[in-house]
Amino acid sequence: MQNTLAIIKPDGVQRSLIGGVITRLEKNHLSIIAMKMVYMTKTQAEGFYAVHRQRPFFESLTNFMSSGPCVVMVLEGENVIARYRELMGATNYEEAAEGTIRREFATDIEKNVVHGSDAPETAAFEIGYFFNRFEIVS
Ligand code: IDP
Ligand code: MG
Repeated sequence: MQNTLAIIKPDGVQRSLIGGVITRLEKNHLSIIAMKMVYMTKTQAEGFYAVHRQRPFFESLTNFMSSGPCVVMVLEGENVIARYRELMGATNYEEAAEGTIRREFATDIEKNVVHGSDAPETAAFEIGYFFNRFEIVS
């Protein structure tokens, strides 16, 4: 069993895609074991994306992620990190496979609707960033 952090980013919430994303999670048997809405400050978004601090898109990305509420979730399942990343599709929606969340919903390389952890270590950091253990139903 593995856990991962999923986020419906501010563009997804604003464009009423919460239901569409969650439907895809459920159809693909990715169990939601924690969920809430958060409205990050710029500083909180910078902390979340600290690994990208040197990237040219860091400033714009953290402005975007603190521009409105997000839905943050913990998903549980066998190999869920890779399975959820496959369901999300490539970072750039134009390169994302048919049927993926980003291919279906994203409009922009930055405003790409969803986030997913990329490895067990980043999943542990990212889950701990938003949830304490009493908020996770396992
Ligand atoms: P990922 O979300 O698919 O794991 P990362 O490389 O970790 O992609 O980048 C984090 C986020 O930063 C992306 O989801 C996207 O919102 C944004 N991003 C990544 N690459 C670019 C870019 O080249 N231009 C603008 N934004 C980008
Ligand atoms: Mg990433």
